[in-house]
Amino acid sequence: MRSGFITLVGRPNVGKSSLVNAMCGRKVSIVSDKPQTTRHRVMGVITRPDAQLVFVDTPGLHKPVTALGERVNATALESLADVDVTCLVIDATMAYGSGDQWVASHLNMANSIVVLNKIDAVKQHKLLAQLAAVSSLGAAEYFPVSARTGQGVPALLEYLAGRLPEGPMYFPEDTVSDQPEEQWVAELVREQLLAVTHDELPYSIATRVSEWEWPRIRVEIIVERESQKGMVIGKGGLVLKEVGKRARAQLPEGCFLELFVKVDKDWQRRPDRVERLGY
Ligand SMILES: Nc1nc2c(ncn2[C@@H]2O[C@H](COP(=O)(O)OP(=O)(O)O)[C@@H](O)[C@H]2O)c(=O)[nH]1
Ligand SMILES: [Mg+2]
Repeated sequence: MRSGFITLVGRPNVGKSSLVNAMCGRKVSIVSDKPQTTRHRVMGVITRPDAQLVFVDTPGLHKPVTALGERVNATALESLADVDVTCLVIDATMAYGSGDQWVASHLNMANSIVVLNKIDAVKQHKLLAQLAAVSSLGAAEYFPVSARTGQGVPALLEYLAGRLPEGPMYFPEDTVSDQPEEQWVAELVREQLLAVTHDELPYSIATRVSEWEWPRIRVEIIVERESQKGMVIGKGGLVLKEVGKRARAQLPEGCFLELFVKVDKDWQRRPDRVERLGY
């Protein structure tokens, strides 16, 4: 039996969470088209007869400007300790550059793998140029993949399983994620808020379960300013209704989701609030 931890790091929005979901074959981490969606370290687990692979999804590494940004960056960097394999994920559709190199500077590249993601969205000649550019990183291996179509994912999985050392099962066989149920529900609500809201609002939103009495779950949506409350609720409560509908569709049937919006002034810039919200 081989087993171990495989950490995915990279700039925000390169598709780390999508890739963890693609490799696990189910959704364990929320995804959005807004940068800095992932705030917690989330683990996805696959157990096969020959190996247990534990994928560690991390927040994107970026130059932090708020207390929240600092916290999530630290979370990503802490995740690099004690891992068996590190995958540096790079977005094939974006110019390779200083952001990726800055992330790479935190890694032992000779021991890391570069995963070039989103190859479904680039033309062949561009992909070859991207591969040539990233090859200067001196990684152990390079894998072009698409988390969206699954292209290249099986080959990556096989390689990763082979790289893991012999070891025990770290999780029971039926574990798919280390995320507590309450956090998962709060994250699903935040994911849908990210999908329906715009501009700077996503960064200002936090969610947390404040009451859990199955089938009734109460989720608080925390924003930073009074003016944002209206944006989250929407005209006649339409935005909030839509968010509730989409989140409920991903929860067991019969679940009754209550959403409340609260203002916690500038929480994102206040270390004590960031911590209280569990980041
Ligand atoms: N075209 C394409 N888009 C992708 C792929 N993987 C992720 N995305 C998109 O990239 C955005 C960021 O994805 P996410 O997994 O949240 O990135 P993260 O911030 O690195 O975790 C989302 O809009 C995804 O749908 C891919 O393989 N192909
Ligand atoms: Mg993510």
